[in-house]
Amino acid sequence: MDILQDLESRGLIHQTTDRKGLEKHLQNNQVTLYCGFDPTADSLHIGHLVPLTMLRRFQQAGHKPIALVGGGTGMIGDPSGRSSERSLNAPEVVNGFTSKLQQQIAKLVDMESNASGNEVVARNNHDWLGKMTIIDFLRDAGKHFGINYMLAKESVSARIEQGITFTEFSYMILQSLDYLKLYEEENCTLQIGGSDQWGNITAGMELIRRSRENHDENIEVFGLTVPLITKADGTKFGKTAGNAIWLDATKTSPYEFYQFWINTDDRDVIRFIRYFTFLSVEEIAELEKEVETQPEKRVAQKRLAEVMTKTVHDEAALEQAKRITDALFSGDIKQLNVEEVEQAFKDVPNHIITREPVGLIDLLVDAKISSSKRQAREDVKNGAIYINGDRVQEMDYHVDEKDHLGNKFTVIRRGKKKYFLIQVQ
Ligand code: 545
Repeated sequence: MDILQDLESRGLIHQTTDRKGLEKHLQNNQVTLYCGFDPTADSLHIGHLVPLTMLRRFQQAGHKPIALVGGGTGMIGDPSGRSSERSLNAPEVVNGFTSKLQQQIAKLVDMESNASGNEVVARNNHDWLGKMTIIDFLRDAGKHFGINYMLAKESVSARIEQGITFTEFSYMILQSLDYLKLYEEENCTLQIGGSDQWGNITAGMELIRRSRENHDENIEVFGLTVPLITKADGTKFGKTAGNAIWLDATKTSPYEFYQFWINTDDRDVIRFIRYFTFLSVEEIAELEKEVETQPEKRVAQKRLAEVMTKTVHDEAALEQAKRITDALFSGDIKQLNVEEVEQAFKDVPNHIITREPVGLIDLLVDAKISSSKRQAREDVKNGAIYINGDRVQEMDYHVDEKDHLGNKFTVIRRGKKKYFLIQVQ
């Protein structure tokens, strides 16, 4: 199966320019293609995985992907898909984000050569945009962009009412210069991106054509966009409780990351497996059957969560995530090490105590686990209170050293699954 057919069958193509031409182009050539990522944050999130994985799909099909980090464009800010002007980040901040993204992308696309000898190349557009003079910019690039053409772009027209500065208005020219630069230096003939990037990608194609003598219409450059990921329940993909799912383990723990995928809706899971993984057509068909015949087993969700956690993090992180999941399911907290306890209970209410022994009833009230002393006694009597997974029913129980996991934490559970983390200081 050729690469476009594969992408099509996975639902990964939103739009392409000249589809027939692109098909031929990819069949007849080893094509250099690129996708850009602006340093607007210190980490990518799972939404960015689709275009990033796309680069690997093209690489596996024998083409030559470039992952570009926008060290230059990140200083300006893309208005595409945004309803209001961005505030500029300080140059040091942009530089910091740039190196973080470079590291992350290098790790994810595996910059080393693969079997076919082609590697994913990394570029930073600050290397050329940073050197360009304002005179050159206006003479060499600006002259090729009619104001009407620019105003007609969705990224600009959608902002006319709300307002847009000259800075963001000019952004499409910078991204176009990148495509031109990579076309001239690397013979890059395809740019990919999310559907929000269509306007910038086609602007670049236009600049490449116009900067050729006699505006050669026959130059073969192409654009391809991937769809926005939708969910069956209509909510936005990639967030839990309003928080983005980051690829950086210090921002979203591997356990949270694993849980995110485990919680995928039955109606979405097969589609997500197609988008995000390299599982074979046969295995996907089997998983699809599982979802239909025994959805309660969540076989497809588990497979998706496993593959994703292992590729974005690693085998050890996946094992930890699974151990935490099992411990929370069985209630057997003591099998977790300190690091795992920390990950597992990062978002539960927490309370700080000293190393001095403390009476359980007092602790339950102080940590707001029970609403009053009376309620606390009731809870203990009823067997609703668990310390590190063990039920405690003694009224005069004292929490002390023996309960401090790794000398740091005591996990208290009230009822079936309300967890509280007591931190020892
Ligand atoms: C810059 C210079 C180029 C080509 C592209 C760019 C970046 C592009 C852009 N892309 C988005 C982005 O998000 C921030 C990522 C890091 C935190 O703004 N102008 O940089 C996203 N992109 C991936 C997909 C996207 C897009 O990186 O294209 O659609 C999201 O899925 O929004 O020469």
